[in-house]
Amino acid sequence: MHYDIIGDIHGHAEELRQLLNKLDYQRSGHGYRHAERQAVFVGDFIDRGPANAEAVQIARATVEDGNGHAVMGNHEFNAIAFHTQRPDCREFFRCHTEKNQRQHQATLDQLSSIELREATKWFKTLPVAIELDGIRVVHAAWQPTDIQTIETALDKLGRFTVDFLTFACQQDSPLFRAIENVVKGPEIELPEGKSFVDKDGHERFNTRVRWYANPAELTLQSYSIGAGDVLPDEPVSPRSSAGIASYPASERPVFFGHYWLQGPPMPFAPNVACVDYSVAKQGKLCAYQWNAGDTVLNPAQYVWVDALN
Ligand SMILES: [Mn+2]
Repeated sequence: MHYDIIGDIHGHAEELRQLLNKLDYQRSGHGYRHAERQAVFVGDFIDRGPANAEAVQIARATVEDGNGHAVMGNHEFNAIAFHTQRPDCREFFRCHTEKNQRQHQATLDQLSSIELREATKWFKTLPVAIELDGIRVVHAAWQPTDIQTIETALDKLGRFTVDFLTFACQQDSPLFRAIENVVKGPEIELPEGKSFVDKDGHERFNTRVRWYANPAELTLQSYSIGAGDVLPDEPVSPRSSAGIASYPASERPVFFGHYWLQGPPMPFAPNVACVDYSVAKQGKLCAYQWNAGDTVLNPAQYVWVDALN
């Protein structure tokens, strides 16, 4: 099979329709289909954009009709936790703080309560990582041990059940760490006294990293993603990057979203490609057209549409 791996949509359904058209998909029921190819969604269907209900509807129908695949993004995981009440108190697994509420507001405003319930039900069915013939897909980072930890817990405790969430939302439990790493991406602590301001204006003392790379070959600045250019060109402390699995050059291609990239789409490495080019920040909704058997990724295989607003 050939696959078109599609980046974070974040409620930008119109750009999704345009992108699928550009990729030669045809409307089919509520979703889309292609005679020779399948769509693969990297997650983060919701939050921020103007058409969250339609974004979920298109992705879901495409997957459920057998014309595509999807993995869970951090926004779907957060939505499940936001809408599931803890058994021991009135709190939700993701607290309804102003910040968490704001992050989810577009979805809350645009989906009816039935749509929200249905969407959350679908999110719970999504795998956190998939292997298709010839490729791997995950929302943020391919971390084999962590993926195994999550899958074992899902089998044992049920898919995103109250029992699962009880462990998953317990700060620094192994399951919490595993979900952070796979769905939100591994981060390292900045050296004492260093911080930067992220795209949402929050001061951060950690940075997301190029988990697929070997930190011994990079500096703190070149290992980090999304921290601008404020970090020092000093070695990455082995202690801070311990436990992060790099991605060997001999492995099949891996695709993911999550990283809010800007500029011309470009694989990170011959077998590593991010497809999130920030449609929700005036960037592009992007896909990588992968053909069966391709082992070396090529920037010419990226296809995109520009954000509409
Ligand atoms: Mn994300």
